[in-house]
Amino acid sequence: MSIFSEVGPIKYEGPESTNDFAYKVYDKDRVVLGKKLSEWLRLTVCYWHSFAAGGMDMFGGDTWPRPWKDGPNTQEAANAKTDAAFDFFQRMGTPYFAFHDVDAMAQADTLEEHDRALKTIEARIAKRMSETGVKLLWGTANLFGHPRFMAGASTNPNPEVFAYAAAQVKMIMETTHRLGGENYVLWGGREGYDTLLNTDLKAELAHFGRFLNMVVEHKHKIGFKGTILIEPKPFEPTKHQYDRDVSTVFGFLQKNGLEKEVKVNIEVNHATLANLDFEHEVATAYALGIMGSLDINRGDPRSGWDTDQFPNNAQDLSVAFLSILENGGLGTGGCNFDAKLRRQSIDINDLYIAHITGIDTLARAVLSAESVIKQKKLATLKAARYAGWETPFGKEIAEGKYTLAQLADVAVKKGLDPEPVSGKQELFESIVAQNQKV
Ligand code: XUL
Ligand code: CO
Repeated sequence: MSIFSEVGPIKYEGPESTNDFAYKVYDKDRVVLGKKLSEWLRLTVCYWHSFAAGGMDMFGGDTWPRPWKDGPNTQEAANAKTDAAFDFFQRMGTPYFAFHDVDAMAQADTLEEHDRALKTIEARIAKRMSETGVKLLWGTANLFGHPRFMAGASTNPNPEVFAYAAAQVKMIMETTHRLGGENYVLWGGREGYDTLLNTDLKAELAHFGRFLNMVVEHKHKIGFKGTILIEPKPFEPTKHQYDRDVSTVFGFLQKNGLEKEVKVNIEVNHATLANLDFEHEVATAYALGIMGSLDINRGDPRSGWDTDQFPNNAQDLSVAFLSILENGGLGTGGCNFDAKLRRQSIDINDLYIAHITGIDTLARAVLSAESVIKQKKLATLKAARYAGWETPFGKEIAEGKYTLAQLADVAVKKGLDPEPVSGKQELFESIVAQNQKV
């Protein structure tokens, strides 16, 4: 028995169901464009918001009932948390989880203790994984919570902090590997600055590059076959994070020769904070060949904070899912609910409702995208818009047949005077709107 045991396994009951504890849209075996919904989404529950956190904010302490947080973070408490988490995963029917080292393990005050406590909880997690069949989407190190990391981890002015971070990453990457994790994530929690005045930006970027090279080298050394992912975010907690968005990360990877080794974990609300659309980040990652995984949540349109709310509006996500379906899916990635309950949501059932609605929202987005693709209208209109590039003249330009001067010559000789054509934005938008699945 755990605090989550009151609710029975969540089942698909269809759109007519009025049961709060049932999926209305997420029918995991439903086949969409040749793949099951469960295979498109690879649903993941995160450890940190749902089990390690307690609802505290800047103005007040924990509010959520999480019995393992009532006292110190002992091994017993860590064990109870693990058991409750796996009970929840199993009842939700979600196939994956994701965690930071410190989310799961008991308190450790030295690196030696850290190693021991991590291995102890790893053994329990491994047992629960084999009992339940729940798999690990990704592991990561928390390199931002402890005061030693207040000026960054790999970008810290002090190389001893860099070394400490290296030790922590080595340990959790090996744990992730032993647990069969499918990815390893690096979110640059404090890899950035609060003021440029005290910051050697050039040196910090070089150290960050060195760190990432070491991570990739170790991945190959231990034979980890998962994908290394960087999670972009523009700011918060620092004023400026070096991994501000997908394009910036790509430039950083290229500079360090790692664009074939590392991909991105795109978070919905991190895109919003960067003043970008989520679908822009997804499309950019596919275009650059670095699409990895997704952290699913939403922000509040007015607060400008990283509110990490559960999603409930499928249309917000359906354009991104159009890209995902057109590109064949997420590979080793998945949809991780990096989302948390509101502080007043203190009923245990609130965690179920939040995830169920989030999952149905993702399923609706996939079904809307499927409907747009099957209708073929959008793809046809888009192809027509670019049809000129399929003509011999278009192909010659794209393939580099002309220099600038030669092309200028051709343009003058042909007396080119191309007619403007409508971009049909409203028509494209109406196709997406009309294909929403309610
Ligand atoms: C913070 C955030 C993290 C990462 C993992 O904004 O998204 O939880 O996903 O470190
Ligand atoms: Co995240």
